Amino acid sequence: MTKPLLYTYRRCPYAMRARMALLVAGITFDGFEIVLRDKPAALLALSPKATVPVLQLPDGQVLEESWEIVQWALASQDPQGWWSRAQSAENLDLLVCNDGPFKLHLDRYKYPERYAESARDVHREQAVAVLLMPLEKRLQHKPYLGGVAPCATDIALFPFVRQFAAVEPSWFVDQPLPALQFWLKHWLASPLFEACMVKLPSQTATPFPPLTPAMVSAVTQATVIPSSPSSTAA
Ligand SMILES: N[C@@H](CCC(=O)N[C@@H](CS)C(=O)NCC(=O)O)C(=O)O
Repeated sequence: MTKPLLYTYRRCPYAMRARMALLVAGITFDGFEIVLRDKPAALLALSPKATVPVLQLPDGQVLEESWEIVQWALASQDPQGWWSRAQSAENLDLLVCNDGPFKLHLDRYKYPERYAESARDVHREQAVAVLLMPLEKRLQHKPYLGGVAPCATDIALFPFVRQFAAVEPSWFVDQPLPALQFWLKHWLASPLFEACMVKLPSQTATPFPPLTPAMVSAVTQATVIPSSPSSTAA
């Protein structure tokens, strides 16, 4: 094995953050799109907890957590400081909140049938209170969680906010979250997201298409501040 191999699942938000980090760092890797109900034996052997993403490195190291993969990717190449700007106490708290309470409420809001005991609207409200409102406040002052430029926290949280917004799109756009809606729209339209959502054949290792030169320059130019109506970036 000469390249890292990423076990992934296209619609998994944790896998999206890992794929975006590998792409933005310019790492050449293979992707293995799994079928959740038929996980490959090779993945189970590498990582008995059997979640994706999992990154197998040529030196035998196995990274089993999405944030570890983001860290590893950006440790190899990070000219714009995406990793260091994600290490502020505020951004680390946002990550913990996203992967903890927000994800819990998101799952109960998105899949109410799986959680018979819980009230869907209460979880929608809680998800807004624990993460989306704090994000709105942050993004009213700066266009990215990285400040005037993106950082790893932006790509780590965006796939989850996307999932939340997609449950009831017309409800979401009516909420008083203009800066968050603007940020979400920006990431949905970004070449980095487009590149990370490429469709791979399933159950086989395939070279993951890298960012094209045009995409690289668009991602690099992401340091240009988008003009959100409520953004007062310094
Ligand atoms: N803490 C893990 C969570 C990963 C995770 O839960 N991934 C889901 C897919 S979105 C998964 O693989 N679930 C296993 C399953 O559904 O069988 C990470 O950050 O990588």
